[in-house]
Amino acid sequence: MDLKTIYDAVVNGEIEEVADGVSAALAANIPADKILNEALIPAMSEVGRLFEEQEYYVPEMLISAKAMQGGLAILKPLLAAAGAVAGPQVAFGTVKGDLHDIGKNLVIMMLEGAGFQVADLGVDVPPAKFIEAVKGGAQLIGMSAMLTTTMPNMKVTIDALKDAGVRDNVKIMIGGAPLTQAYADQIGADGYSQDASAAVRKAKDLLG
Ligand code: B1M
Repeated sequence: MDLKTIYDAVVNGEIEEVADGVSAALAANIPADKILNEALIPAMSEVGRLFEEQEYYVPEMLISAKAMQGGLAILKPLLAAAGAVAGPQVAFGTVKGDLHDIGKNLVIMMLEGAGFQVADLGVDVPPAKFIEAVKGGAQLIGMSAMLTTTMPNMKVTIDALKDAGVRDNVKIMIGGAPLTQAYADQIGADGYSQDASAAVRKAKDLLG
């Protein structure tokens, strides 16, 4: 199985072919992280480029995303080496107004693989849900945003945590394509990371 076949299947939105390709690649002993980093992620970047150039529209993007999610689901148990010792509690969600979840799911898998216990709050997560998670014992909050229009909801969430009196009980990490370290500093987050493996390092740093 060659990774280019999986890459092409994601770009073309061929859901079954992606799943079959990923399974065949694993059967051929290609490591899960190689399939992820050399086929699935670059394919999704290409989908983004095609969307930007108006060769793809939302339906095509959505079908490719579904195809990628199918591949990720197969890789998940391998990436997230099950049965890790119970580690720090993390609550992770895509902020209010934002429905993108592929990046979030990927970061969660990597955190779980590193032994964190992650509660997935889902997408379109209102501040109240993050507050509830902190009150329930989350030591780290992860917020993801993919739209310049939803990024400001990270600050709204941080302000809500302050108003609820729980801001100082938790570390806050943010990420997503439009974000930067400067933005994290500006809104008072504790850390920013640009991809899933950097997120694991940052989470470890933040929790000592
Ligand atoms: Co949307 N979309 N989308 N989309 N989409 C983008 C983000 C966009 C950049 C495309 C473009 O114009 N080039 C653009 C945003 C422009 C902007 O704001 N500047 C955009 C738009 C405009 C929209 C809509 C508004 C389109 C419309 O309806 N007209 C709409 C908004 C819906 C909403 O959220 N309310 C929309 C909808 C969709 C789909 C539903 C069709 C689909 C999402 C499906 C899904 O997620 N289940 C979709 C997709 C697939 C994309 C692109 C093509 C791919 C995103 C992705 O999954 N990337 C994207 C274009 C692009 O990124 N080039 C685009 C792969 C993923 C692995 O990467 O999410 O960046 P990423 O995650 C990375 C890092 O960012 C980081 O680690 C991850 C792994 O390495 N990371 C973190 C992420 N979160 C982190 C948190 C951390 C740490 C690291 O700590 C907490």
